[in-house]
Amino acid sequence: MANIIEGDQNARGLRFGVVVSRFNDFITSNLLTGALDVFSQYGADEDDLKVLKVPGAFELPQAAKKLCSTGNFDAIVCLGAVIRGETSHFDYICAEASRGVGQVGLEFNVPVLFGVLTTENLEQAAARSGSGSSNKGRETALAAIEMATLYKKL
Ligand code: INI
Repeated sequence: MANIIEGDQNARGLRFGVVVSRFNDFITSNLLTGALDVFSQYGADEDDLKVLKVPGAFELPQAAKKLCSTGNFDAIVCLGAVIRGETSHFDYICAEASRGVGQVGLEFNVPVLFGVLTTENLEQAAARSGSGSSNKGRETALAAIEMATLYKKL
């Protein structure tokens, strides 16, 4: 029988870093609230959560790398909102944010999660950052707990 290993939802004793961009703060602050709610709901201690604010989504991978290099985190969550209507360099920012976040995770062997909304307009971003279950910050924090607990079992 194959040995199947899965993460779980017990965040007790785990240390999480959250990097959140200030650009489109009215959206990203809701993502941050969602993520922090999930971490505390699933048992993480407030002292084990560190939040870094950066100017925009482009800077998320750089700050995530800095956190990873401390060796103090079981997973890092990156939160941002890039809205096409507001920028001609939408594609460049999305590409760098997603590529960079993925690269940092691979480089440090630490789960680095992509909680960045990339939407056509404000309405779509608002729909994915609400106070209910439809909140990308919540979703990403849950994925971070799953990945961190999975790695602990290896
Ligand atoms: N950053 C975002 O996070 N979202 C955006 O929609 C956005 N727009 O529209 O330009 C944005 N730009 C800033 C960028 O991420 C960097 O902070 C900036 O280019 C400095 O490096």
